[in-house]
Amino acid sequence: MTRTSRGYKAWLPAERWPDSSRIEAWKPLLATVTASMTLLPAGEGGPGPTALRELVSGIGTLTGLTPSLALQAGPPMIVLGSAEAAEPSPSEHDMLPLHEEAYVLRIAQSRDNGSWYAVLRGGSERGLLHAVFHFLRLLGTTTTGPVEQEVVETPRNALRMIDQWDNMDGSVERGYSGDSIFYRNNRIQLESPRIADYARLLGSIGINAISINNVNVHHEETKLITSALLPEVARLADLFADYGIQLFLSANYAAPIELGELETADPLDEDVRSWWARKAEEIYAAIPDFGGFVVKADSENRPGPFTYGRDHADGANMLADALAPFGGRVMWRCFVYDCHQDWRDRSTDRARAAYDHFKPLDGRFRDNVVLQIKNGPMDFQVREPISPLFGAMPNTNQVMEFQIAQEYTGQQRDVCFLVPQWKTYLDFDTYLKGPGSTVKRIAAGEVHPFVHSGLAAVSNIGDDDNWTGHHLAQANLFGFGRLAWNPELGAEEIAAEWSALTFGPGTPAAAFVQELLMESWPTYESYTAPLSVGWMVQPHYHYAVDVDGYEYSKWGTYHFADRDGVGVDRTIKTGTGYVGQYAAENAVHYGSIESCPDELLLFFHHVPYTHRLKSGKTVIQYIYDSRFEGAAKVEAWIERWKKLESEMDAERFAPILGRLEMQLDNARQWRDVVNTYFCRKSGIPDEHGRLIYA
Ligand code: GCV
Repeated sequence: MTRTSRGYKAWLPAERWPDSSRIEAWKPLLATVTASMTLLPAGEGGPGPTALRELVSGIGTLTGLTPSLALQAGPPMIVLGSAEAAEPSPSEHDMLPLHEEAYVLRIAQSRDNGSWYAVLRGGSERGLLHAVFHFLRLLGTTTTGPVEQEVVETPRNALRMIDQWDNMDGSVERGYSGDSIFYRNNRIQLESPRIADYARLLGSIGINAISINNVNVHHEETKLITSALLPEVARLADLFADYGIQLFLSANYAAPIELGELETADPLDEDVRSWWARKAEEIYAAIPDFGGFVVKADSENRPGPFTYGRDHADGANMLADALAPFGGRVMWRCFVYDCHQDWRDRSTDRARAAYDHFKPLDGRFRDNVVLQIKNGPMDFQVREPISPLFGAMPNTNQVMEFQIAQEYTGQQRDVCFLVPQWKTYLDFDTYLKGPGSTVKRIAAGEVHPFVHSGLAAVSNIGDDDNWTGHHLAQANLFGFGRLAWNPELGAEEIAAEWSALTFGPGTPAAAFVQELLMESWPTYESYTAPLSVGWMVQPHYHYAVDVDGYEYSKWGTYHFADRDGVGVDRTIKTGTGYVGQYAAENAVHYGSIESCPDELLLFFHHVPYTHRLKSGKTVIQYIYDSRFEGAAKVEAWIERWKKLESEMDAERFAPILGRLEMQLDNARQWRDVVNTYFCRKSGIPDEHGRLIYA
């Protein structure tokens, strides 16, 4: 592991600006830093001192300057450049009280003597840390000298959370970038500098919560809440707190049994309730700022309240009551479905499950329970509709869960920039409280009066030198943070920002990477399972193509392809009725073959291969065309990437080329298997006579 490698530094300041004129232009502003005294409590950590340290070291890396430091008393604020120039002309925003995580950033030139200054003011030290990272992003994306500007930023989502799926044996569930940075051989790797470096990466994009172990909590991880391990967990909590990030743990619902202390985990049993109450006391004694628990219960064979004839509200509330005296929260996941389904049974529809289980419980959850709902009703496929549960429980706190790890979207071997996909969900109008009830407004708590809400996502990092296996997969982690802070940011804007920070502003590599990222989700979609039918992957492994891999399995994930057609009828009249879980506007829209958008057609309808899409193509011809186009697109990327060799560092050029070549193999295999499969099923040849192995 080389902490100095380019990939390791990711989007943070990594190298000196190549042009000295840029350094000269910024010098008057960057040479002096005046900070509020409260930022430097002797020997203590926390976001304030971190902000100052990050600023000084970022300036040093980019310009080689060592700013002179001056201290002044006052609220969390940093002034760069001429403090005298900044003082006499405070903007109106400098006076406004700010939300704790908010900040004002103003860069201006003195009217009196032309000297440059910048004022960074936070609603608290956490806000100031966000301001510093904003300023560093600005430096990292500029090719010119300073420009006058003023921004006031308040995070749109209160909770912006990352979930690690790390196990204490060092493995990472659905991890595609090496092993865990947190654990090895059932020990916490406290000595590893990577954990603080990861906190830094997350802090730089505005993440404010992290759960540090897999939602599938096995025996060893169950012990994270015991006196043996809590002191070490507390040290991790401190590392993250320095970057304004609160620590959560995934809890084993059956912990009292697993730890050998009780014979039941019944949420209504008094012994169980007091066991958890004592446990909460113990945890908060060690970690006063502990965030709470993430819980996967009665899901994929994990224990839960069903065992005792109780429901999810009983289970979640019991934990919530234990945490409430300390301000803790329970993130209760809604990924609950029958994973022992009989494929012969066409009446059960896995897509319905979360809504069927949870919707009737609206209003029964405590204020410190937050339902964590996956973005789609199935499982992070390249295309699925929005989960109908999101926003459907007006009296229950909710966060949406995305998956940054590319489990079904190329596993960080294939490029698939997911920000455009997440935006289709965030921008989606649920109509649940009239027009404009978009997912992003629901997540931000602007539609229903949630006490807690926001976005959570499954991390994609591991101990690979560049964190994410594929260098370009870093863009997804960066993008999630940026979007969670402000869901109005455009996907292209985020791609441009990340590419410039990572490959240098104005460079040919940054320009091409931005383009490639923006093409990557549609491309991945075009060579894999068609028209939102999903799955078609090798069971369990979930990367390579296997069209019927899940077709006769217990997992409830079927495409129902026969000789005449393909797709799942989820309509009310003839299908599973799933579409009826949406507000009427969307139920009607998706429920009719005529109005259902092409890209979601096979999720909602079973149609003949000869059905004409809105594009005018038949379904079968669309399948053939898009599979050929997808693989051809990857070939074209490779040719363009090769031309960048002389423009780029070897450290990243060759591995990215290697990944693109792997992606091409994958795309060709998907293309040929899917085309052959459907050609054999349907007996309909390709109109253009291309090579299909029928
Ligand atoms: C953590 C899918 C994944 C599992 C994951 C599960 C979940 O089923 O394949 O690895 O388990 O989702 O989100 O709980």
